Amino acid sequence: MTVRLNILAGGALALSVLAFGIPSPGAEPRVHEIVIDKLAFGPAPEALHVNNTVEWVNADIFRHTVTATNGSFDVDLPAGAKGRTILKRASVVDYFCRFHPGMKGRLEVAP
Ligand SMILES: [Cu+2]
Repeated sequence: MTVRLNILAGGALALSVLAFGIPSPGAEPRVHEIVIDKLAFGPAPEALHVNNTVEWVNADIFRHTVTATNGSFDVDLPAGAKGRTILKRASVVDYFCRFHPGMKGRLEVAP
């Protein structure tokens, strides 16, 4: 389902480029990487927008989760694993690791 949505978004972008000749940067389905290492989340990217994707990369030797305090996502990441979250709504979302409650982060998603 997620993959299909991404393909549809890409198709829409390609059509708009064909129709108008110039890409519209705000509509681009970007992927932002956040690396988890040494029991800490890497810095949150600036300029996150709806329909952007965050790719979580667990570079640590521990298993972690990325768990939103509002329940909007909960990604389980064994050591070395990657996972993705698509940002569906403009919001400020705090998140933490269920195994290490001191690990915290925040995503600020603009429209
Ligand atoms: Cu953890």
